[in-house]
Amino acid sequence: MYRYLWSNGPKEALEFPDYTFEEHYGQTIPSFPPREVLFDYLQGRWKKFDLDRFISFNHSVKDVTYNANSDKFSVVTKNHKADMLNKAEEFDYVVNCSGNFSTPNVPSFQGIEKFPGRVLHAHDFRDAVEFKDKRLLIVGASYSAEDIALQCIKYGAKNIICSYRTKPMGFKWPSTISERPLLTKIEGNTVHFVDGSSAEVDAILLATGYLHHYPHLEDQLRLTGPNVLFPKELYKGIVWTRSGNGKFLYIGAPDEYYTFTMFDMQALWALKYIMGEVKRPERDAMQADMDKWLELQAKNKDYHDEIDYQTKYIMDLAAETKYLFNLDVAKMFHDWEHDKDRDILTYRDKAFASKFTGNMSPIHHTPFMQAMDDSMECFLGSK
Ligand code: NA7
Repeated sequence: MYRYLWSNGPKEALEFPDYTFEEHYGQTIPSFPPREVLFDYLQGRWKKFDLDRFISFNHSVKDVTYNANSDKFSVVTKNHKADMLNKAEEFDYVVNCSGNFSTPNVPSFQGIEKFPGRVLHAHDFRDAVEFKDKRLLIVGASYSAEDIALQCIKYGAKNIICSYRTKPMGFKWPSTISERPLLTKIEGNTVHFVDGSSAEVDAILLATGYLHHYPHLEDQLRLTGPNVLFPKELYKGIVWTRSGNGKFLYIGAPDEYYTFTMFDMQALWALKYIMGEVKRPERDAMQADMDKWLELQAKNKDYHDEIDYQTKYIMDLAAETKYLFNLDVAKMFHDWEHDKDRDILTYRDKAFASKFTGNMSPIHHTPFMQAMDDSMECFLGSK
């Protein structure tokens, strides 16, 4: 999470019903908090339920294999404190929750190896101040490109060109941000684009997304493919169907609008499934169910369709787990998209009401584009 990162969606759309922001902060707070404030909220929840005791810190999973004869998984972990591998342990089920936004997708462009300025992936972007007074090319047209372009302008970049492969983001950008089609080649500091235009830039940032990358899993357990709302071969978006006899699960594999609450719903479904309260059907029926979701996904035309699609997915998991709360925040997401279309510079200055307390959040004391201090004290108004 880079410096100066503020939530790009309303916090009310990711709020836990069993642990609201108001419970954590003892007051209502604005809807788009910076990273420290969100992290503090997450910490509050896992402290409240004392979850640390279930986690072996300083251990990484090195190898997971499925043995069809024993119908069990063999898992090798490394103890980093002792700097040694532990003996393989056997498990009946394995749930992979290692995330899919940490291994950069790094495309190559002709001449990039001789570009004289800095080249980096969004993954390694840390501090927008680095690009003060610079001309920056950002490749990509999704959330990272949008947010990093805004951050860099906010902290003084001279101008930014965002280069898209499929379609432009299309926001009403300030005059310092423009969009061009894909770059074709780079000569010195000059970047050439598909439409025949060119521009001089000082730095290139690849906001080109991430790869599903699970080197700690044996091949037959590895999910691959693009970052989509319903990845292939996962029954209910959770159960790996290629291998593992329905006992290898993924949490957090879909691309997301719903974030914290989606992980929570997937985790609850996985728990009930492992406990036998939720059952998976025969292979054909599982395939038919996955096909249904994949066909629906193919029909999504825009963000609004995607929001409704993921809402439907969450509601499906909620129904199967007989979840008590209503997590449907589709309207909030639609409003947020409309706010972004109206003005990409001010959408974070809006306020939303909590679905679970009913209370309206206050508007932040300083408009986002002028709020240079992203500390918790400043955000909460005590500084
Ligand atoms: P995303 O949302 O996966 O988007 C990746 C972007 O990178 C997308 O616009 C792609 O273009 C573009 N891309 C990928 N490969 C290339 C190549 N080879 N050339 C040009 N452009 C390319 O990643 P983000 O980092 O923005 O967001 C990550 C997550 O954070 C996001 O999913 C949210 O959950 C929050 P495309 O549009 O496919 O043509």
